[in-house]
Amino acid sequence: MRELAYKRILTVQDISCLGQCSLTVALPILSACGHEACIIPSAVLSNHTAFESFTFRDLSEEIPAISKKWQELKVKFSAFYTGYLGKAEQVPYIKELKETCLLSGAPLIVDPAMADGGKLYVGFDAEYVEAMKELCACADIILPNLTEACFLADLPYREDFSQEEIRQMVMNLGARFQCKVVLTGATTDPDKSGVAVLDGEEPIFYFHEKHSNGCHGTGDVYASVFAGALMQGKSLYDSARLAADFTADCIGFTNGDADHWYGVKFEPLLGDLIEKLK
Ligand code: PXL
Repeated sequence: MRELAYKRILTVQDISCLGQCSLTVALPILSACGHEACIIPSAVLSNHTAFESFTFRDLSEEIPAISKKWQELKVKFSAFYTGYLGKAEQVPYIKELKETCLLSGAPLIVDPAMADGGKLYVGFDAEYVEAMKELCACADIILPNLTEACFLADLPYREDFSQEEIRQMVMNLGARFQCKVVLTGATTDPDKSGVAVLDGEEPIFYFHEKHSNGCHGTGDVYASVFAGALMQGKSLYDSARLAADFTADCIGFTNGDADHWYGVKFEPLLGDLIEKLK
């Protein structure tokens, strides 16, 4: 059997106790990718914010305390992946963790999880968008969906961007934040899903089958598989493609279950992911 890489990855995002998103998705997926997953919960919610109501406990003040302890323990990570933070105040703490807890050359992967379908998630505002821009400026790789890309690029969201407009948006984000970009939802064909990957001079597009309905939490499945595959030594493009195919399979498996509108049924497909990574 090929020897798999075993990396220690830090991820900071919320615990939504119900709702199949953020840490309840990232932990099993990073483990399935064969990595040690370490976490800092950014907040604890009863359920994610697409439900009609939710509880929210901000854990911002834990971050500098944990960071200080880890500096004493001299703990270091091979990669750092951030998702939904909840509070703009956390960005300076994330920057400090990047400076103090990453091995030299380890990537900061930022999923600027703040919006979808043309709208910011409940509770977020222009100040949060500015904080995400500041965070993206420290990232090595950013993983926005099309809505987040529009907010980050100060462009009005539309559903009918041409491939050329998406190409320009990706180039603009790469130049603005000086990072690599993986833009999901980069499609002009209603029957296809697309990803635009900027890892050099020009974005490369990958198109794949689209299932009739999207579902909530797909961005978190995507980002976790992407981070896990990248840390297995796959190229940026191959990681983006593998994450796109796995996410599409999970959406296909979830579609048709109206009771499961709130999340993606990814668990029964983890075995396939493990096989694909071998
Ligand atoms: O999947 C993104 C996400 C993560 N965490 C929380 C959310 C959402 C999207 O709505 O509300 C708490």
